[in-house]
Formats: sequence, C-alpha cells, structure tokens
Amino acid sequence: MLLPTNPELIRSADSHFPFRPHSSFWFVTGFDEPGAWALLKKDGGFTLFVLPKDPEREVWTGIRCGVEGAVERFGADSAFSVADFDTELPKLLAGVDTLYFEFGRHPEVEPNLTRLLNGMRSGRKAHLGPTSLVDPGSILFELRLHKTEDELALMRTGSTITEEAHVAAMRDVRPGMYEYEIQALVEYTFRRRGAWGWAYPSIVGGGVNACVLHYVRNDGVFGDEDLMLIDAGAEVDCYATDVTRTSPASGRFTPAQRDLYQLVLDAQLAAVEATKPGWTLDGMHDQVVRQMTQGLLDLGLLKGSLDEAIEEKTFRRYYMHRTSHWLGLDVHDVGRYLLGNGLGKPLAPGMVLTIEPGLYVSPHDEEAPEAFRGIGIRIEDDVLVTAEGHENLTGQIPKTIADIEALRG
Ligand SMILES: [Mn+2]
Repeated sequence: MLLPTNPELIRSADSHFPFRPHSSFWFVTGFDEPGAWALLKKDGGFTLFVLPKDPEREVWTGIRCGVEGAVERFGADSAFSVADFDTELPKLLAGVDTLYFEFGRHPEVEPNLTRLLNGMRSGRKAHLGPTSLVDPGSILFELRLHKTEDELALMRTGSTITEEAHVAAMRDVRPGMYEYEIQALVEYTFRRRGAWGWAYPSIVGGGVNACVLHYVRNDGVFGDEDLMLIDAGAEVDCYATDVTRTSPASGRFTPAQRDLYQLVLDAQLAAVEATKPGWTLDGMHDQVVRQMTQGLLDLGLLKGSLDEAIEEKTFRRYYMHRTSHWLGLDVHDVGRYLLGNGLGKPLAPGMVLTIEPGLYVSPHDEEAPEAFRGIGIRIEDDVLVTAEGHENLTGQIPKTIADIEALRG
C-alpha cells in the first residue's frame, strides 16, 4: 500500500497555506512533514520517503526529521530521501503483484507515479512490476471508521475544547457585535487550549445568515432578536470535532424561535437516544424527518397529512440536508454509508457520527407564517456507538432552552 501525504501548497507568491498532513497517511505513520510517502508491504516492511536533512533550509523552515529520524522516531524499517523516490520505489515494488493506491485523489503526484509504474511494465523486467491496482479504501477506510481508545481520547479532548469555545460564545454574544468577533473568540479558545485550530472553517451566522448552510463570511452584525448559529469544532492531532449550537444574541428566545428550536431539539434528542449497534443512518434520518415534519404541520409551516408531506418531500423546504455523517480524521470522514446491496451500513461499536437536524425558514418564504421567517436552527452533536448503545461525546455543551438562557443569568 502506497500512501502520499499532502504537498506544501502556495497561498500567494512565496507564502504557503498552513500544512496539514493527509489523513490516511497520518493515520498510518503519525509523520507530519509535507511531501513524504509511506510504503507498507504485506510481508512486513514499512518504508518512508521523507525530505532529507538540509541545515541551510532548516534555518528558514524548521527542523526536518530526516532519513535517519524516520527510522529512529517513526519506526520505519527503511527510509530514503524523496529525491531517491524514482530509483528506489521500482526496486521496492519488484515482485509485488498488487499495489493499493488511491488513484484520482493525489493529482499532484500521480503523473510521476504513473510514469514509474509504466516503466516497470516495459522491457525485459516487465514481469516484476505490479499487475493489479486496488483502491485501499475497503481496508484503510474501514480501519479509520472504527475508532480505537487512543483515537477516542483525542476526540474527547477535542470535545472538551469545543465545549469551552461554544459556551464562551453563547455567554459573550450581544446584539450589535459582529459575527467575526464571536468567530475570533471560538477559534482563540481552540488554539489557546492546544488544539491545532479548527477542523473546518467556522460558521458563525446571525439571524437570516443562519439559513445559509455553509455560511463562512461571518461579517454580519447581530440584531436584537437574532439567533446565532455556530457550527465550529476543534481539531486535535488531526481529529475533528463537529458541533453546532444555536442561541439567542439577546440571551432570550422569542416565542416563535422557542417553538421551532424545541422541535429541532426534540428530534435531535430522540435520534441520539435511538443510536445503538444495528441502527442505520438512513433509519435515523427517516425518524428525524418524520418527527420534524409532524412538528412543522403542528406549527402551520406545512399543510396536509404527515404521510403526504413525507411522500411529496415538502419538508425539504425547511430541512434540505441529511441528519448524519461519519466523523474522525476528516470532518466528513471516510467509510462507506451503504452495503453492497444498497442498504445502509449497520452501526457498530467504535463508530463516531454526527447528529445534526436543522430547520431553516427563508426570509422570502411568503407561505410561512411571518413570525418564523428568517429563522435558522441547527443542533449537532458527535456520538460514539458503544456496545450498550451510545455515548454523546459533546452532549455536555448546553442545548436546552433553559440551559442556554441560564448561561446569561
Ligand atoms: Mn456536521
């Protein structure tokens, strides 16, 4: 199995984006320098290709682990400079039948790899090269989907840090503040507590901005009666936390906000409660849709019967996204959602997923009762499937109306 990590990417002129390892490479190696490769062989043998020591460059860009360090500190059986990749890789692949490599996902290094493999198919030594290329996902992604205790410890740290950030935001927001002031508070808390930073760009949306699902401008001003939707989570050693809370900028929900919020919260709590081995994300979504659609009918946002509203998917006017996704090294983590027969993969202990129902009433929706227009609400927690059922890793972050209002005294 051949795994590249991410290269350094130019942000502008000669400055780079902050480097972040490729998740699968990181999962296998724990090696955090750019431009490296790992080769794992079935008969044993773990080889790293790394940037070589270069005292002159290291003065500018920081200490490199180097070839010797890759063996001593990262447990590689052998290590080479990336400068020797083209000559050493074909030797290491000689006699290998099947190469696992995620083609299509590493466009910056694939042309060179294709050239090397093609070279192995030519000439008198043609029989020595791999004859099968296989996507590693069926092995690697399943390993990533089921978390070990060590991984869960990192995710619990992320949850604790994310809790502090969300609580600070809910406590400190006031009408008249800019969304970016709260974004700064959230991300300051992530970094101050030792997280690498955010696991995905933070969404801080006030009022109607909460109805934009991936709102990241974060430059609006909170109005007196605005809700604040924050979808933000810390990244700890590459592991993501993904949490959404919605709270009033003024500290008090309006009656219409209260009705809609309680509906989302009840659906979210019921979905968390139902999470256990054997359950599926499709089952969870259907349950949430049914419960929230009934609530939308009760509040006058939808008309007709429950079965009609579900059959005709009219609920999608207010709930247009799915309820859950896997969580781990990536915020929308790897791992299949469906089995080969098209049915949902049953949950099993060690999987971590999010549960994030929401309702969004467009400010321009003239069919909606006026009091609900422009309200966007989402509530999201990160839930671990256990042998007994589940553990809500982020459930301690306040989300009942009473708890949120109490934060402001
Ligand atoms: Mn999410």
